[in-house]
Amino acid sequence: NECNRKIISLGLCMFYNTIFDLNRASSTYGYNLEGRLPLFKRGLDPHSTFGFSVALHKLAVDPGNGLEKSLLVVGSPTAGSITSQTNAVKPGGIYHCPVTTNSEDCTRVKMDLGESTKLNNKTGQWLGVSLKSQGPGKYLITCAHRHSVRLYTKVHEVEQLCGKCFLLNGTSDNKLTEIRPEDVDNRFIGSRQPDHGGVEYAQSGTSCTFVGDGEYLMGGPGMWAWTGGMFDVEMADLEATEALDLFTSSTAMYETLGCFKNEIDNRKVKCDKDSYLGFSVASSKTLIPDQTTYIAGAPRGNYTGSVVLYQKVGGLIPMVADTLMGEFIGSSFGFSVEATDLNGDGVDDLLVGAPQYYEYSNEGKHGGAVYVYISQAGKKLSQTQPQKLTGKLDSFFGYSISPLGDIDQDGFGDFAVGAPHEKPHGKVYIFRGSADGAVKESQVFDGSNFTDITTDIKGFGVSLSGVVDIDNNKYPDLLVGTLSDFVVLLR
Ligand SMILES: [Ca+2]
Ligand SMILES: [Ca+2]
Ligand SMILES: [Ca+2]
Repeated sequence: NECNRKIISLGLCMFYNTIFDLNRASSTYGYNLEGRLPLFKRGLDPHSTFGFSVALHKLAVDPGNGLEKSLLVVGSPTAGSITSQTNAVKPGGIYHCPVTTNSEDCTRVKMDLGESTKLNNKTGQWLGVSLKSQGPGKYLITCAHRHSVRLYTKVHEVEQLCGKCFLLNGTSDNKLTEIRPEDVDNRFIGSRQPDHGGVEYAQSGTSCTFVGDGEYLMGGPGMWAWTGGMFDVEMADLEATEALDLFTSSTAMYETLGCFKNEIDNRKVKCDKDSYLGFSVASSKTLIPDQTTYIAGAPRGNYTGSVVLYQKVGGLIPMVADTLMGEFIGSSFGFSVEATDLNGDGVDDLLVGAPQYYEYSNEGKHGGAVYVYISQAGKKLSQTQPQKLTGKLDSFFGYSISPLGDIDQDGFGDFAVGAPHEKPHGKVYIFRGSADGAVKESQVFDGSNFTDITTDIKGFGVSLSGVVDIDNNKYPDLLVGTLSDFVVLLR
């Protein structure tokens, strides 16, 4: 039975007064991100959704002053097939681009090679829908949440939209290499009997993230009839030559249990159907003292949307530690979630996006919100009062969120929020953290500022990646995705 199953289961620049030299690390006096010196990269395959996901990455921890190890990695989930992907129609893929002023020098990553078959259906799989870097000199993960497998029962053929994730080695050399061609993730899921209400439509990899150095998370919002779930995978045997049987192995995959339960205990508490738990995922080593916190957004949970925090207490099974609820029905609270320290106390705080938030008051109409939860000793996040940031009507403010590191170097973490549908082309907002945790808007980057790139900019800010200083000038940078097949590096 289920319980006995291995429970694996950004524009105004305020201060800019130095010449920037791309080929050399240079010291700048730039205070924030400079909107006048962007770098652009185009997708060369039209309508390939180039920029749907983005990640700043470095192939070495300490690349010195050179830029050769810095990569802008870009997901393109409707990209066409590459050589050897026989029978695959628009399987999607990812690109890596050097930090140069040439906008057309991105290269497709050679991965997921081989024929598309019924048992490994790559057509329309959306490889690149999600993308994360583990950090400079480490791994990357990217997923194809619509990857499917056809299995045969005595009666009929069943298509299982399990989803699949791929790990890439981003530690050295001048490229990214696929290190996990075995579909172990799928093997785990496919090893179960076809079960419409189980993992058959898990769509795992709709979201993904790393947990420290040894684990990664895959969100599977389609599990259990779209109740949703999250897979926690240990990376201990990455270099194993044989695919692991994750379903029976002791090092493996753990599956979240339940969601609307505020106390930790051993009971399985199921979420309601159609909660979409795992639509977004995040993790933190500090949010809860001495524990790793596994975080999953459920944008349709409780109708308002919710976010569930899990911990492993005395075992390997993630148990519910806290649950945050959205304010209003249909706000999609939990559509995006990120953990980062905003008040400089060394403890992560939580950012939750609710892009379909709507408020019509005497002060005006607002659309989209981001809730800022500052961690307080001895209190659960659900016991704290979040600060609410709101966007313009129908802007989808909060669709994307990215920590930025400390862009102004005042000691407090900063972050970016995407409002990709703010008229006319989408906007990205930069917020600064502070000692008391109150966050303030400091910059706005408008997609309209980049109309010399293409006249038809849509969805500026649909994806964001920050924290990494990609051009080695000591200030962290921000990569912004669009829905017009190009990305912008703000630095
Ligand atoms: Ca904090
Ligand atoms: Ca700061
Ligand atoms: Ca920089």
